[in-house]
Amino acid sequence: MDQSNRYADLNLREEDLIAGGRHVLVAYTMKPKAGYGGYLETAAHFAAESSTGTNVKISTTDDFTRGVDALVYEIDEAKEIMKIAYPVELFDRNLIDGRAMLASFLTLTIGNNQGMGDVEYAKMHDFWFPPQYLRLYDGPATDISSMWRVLGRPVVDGGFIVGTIIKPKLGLRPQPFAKAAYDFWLGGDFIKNDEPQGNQVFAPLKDTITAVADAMRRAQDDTGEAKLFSANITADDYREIIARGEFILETFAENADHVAFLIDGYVAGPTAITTARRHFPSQYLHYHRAGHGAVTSPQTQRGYTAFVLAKMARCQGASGIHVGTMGYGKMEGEMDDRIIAYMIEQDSADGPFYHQEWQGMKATTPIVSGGMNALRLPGFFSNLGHSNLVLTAGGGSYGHIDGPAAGAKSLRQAEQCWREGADPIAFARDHHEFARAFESFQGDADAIYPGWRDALNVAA
Ligand code: CAP
Ligand code: MG
Repeated sequence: MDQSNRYADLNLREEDLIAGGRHVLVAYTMKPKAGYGGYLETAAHFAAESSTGTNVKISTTDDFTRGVDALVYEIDEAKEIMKIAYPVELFDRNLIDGRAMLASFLTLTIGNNQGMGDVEYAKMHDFWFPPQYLRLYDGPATDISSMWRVLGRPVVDGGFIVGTIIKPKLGLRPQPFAKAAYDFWLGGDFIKNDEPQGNQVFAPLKDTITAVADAMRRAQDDTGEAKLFSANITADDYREIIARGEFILETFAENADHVAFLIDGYVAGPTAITTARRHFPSQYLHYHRAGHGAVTSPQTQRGYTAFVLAKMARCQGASGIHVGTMGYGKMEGEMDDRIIAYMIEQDSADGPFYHQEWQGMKATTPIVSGGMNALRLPGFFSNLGHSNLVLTAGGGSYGHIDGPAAGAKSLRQAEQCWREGADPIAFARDHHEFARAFESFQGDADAIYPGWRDALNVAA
């Protein structure tokens, strides 16, 4: 059934929709399945299933219903692009406070429409929230300035936070775990649980967190520097999330404001993020995106992109989210992914399809992680253009041949090398831990800095 006469209006102008402020705009790539309808017909069916319709005419539709139809307002069949305007009234609002919920945005814009028989594939690449809808999202309660404040740095442009992930990913019992933390904190600022670490039977959370809190106290005493820990409180049951968070804050006690809470936001979903955001608004909310590749990978033609994930995370209230390594680390990504960082940290930014004004919503910190080490950082920072971010390097710290504290120092020196515009090889001659990173990660050294051995007098 061709519904394009109802669910499409190609005369609508995007600038009018933006000026009107009554629609959420979404840009998708979409391909109709062969043997079904044409491009506009399929797009219109997609809009119907994503708003007020289904695949057949129904008797219960009235004039009001038609007034909140989602409308296809632009298509480019050659580029497989379609844009849909969703009236803001379609989106569910909390009973308790009238605010918006991401679950509703997802269930309409990227819900049933992901499995329609007449659609080969559809993937969300960008969205735009009008001011009256954007302000209904919580946004971050805290941002990186809360961490800079704890670290005793300027709360604006407080600079690079050197972090790691306790490795191995799993398998350490409480005391070895806490030792790994202490050893890194002798050189670094910030440690996170790895995304699966929680309350495994061989490392009960209450024992591990107690040992880590003690390690933080000792590392702070021994270095004279404040230290940060991002504790994983991910769980299916919101009560578990709250129980973990409350225990962790009680245990860190006088250092409770040194604690961020980690939520595996993709696998645990919007409810887990919002539980942490609303129950612990004083804690930095660290969004780990493990699993996102299932929908965001460039190999996936369905779902949504990493850019969309990060933009949604800021709306939900993530203080920081992993943004990938923009082609410089081990995970999928490319240099242009820097627009992900810009969109979540700036108050006015351009996405691939839409400009977004954030109206003063707190920024979400780009968290850079995934196969990073000191050698990869100068290029990374040159591409991004700044270092007001959190880096977590697991292998890049615990894989340093002189240990994690030296690994941390090598990361800090790498940022300094970039910031000073120094040649990394020349810089290495005067910075021991950075130089030793060349010997620690020889494959990267060969690939990024050919001839490094001779230049640094390192025997093969
Ligand atoms: C990195 C990491 C991070 C991923 C997340 C890991 O460890 O802890 O979870 O990088 O990816 O488990 O692989 P390494 P992203 O530093 O040892 O690679 O940040 O892209 O979401
Ligand atoms: Mg990890």
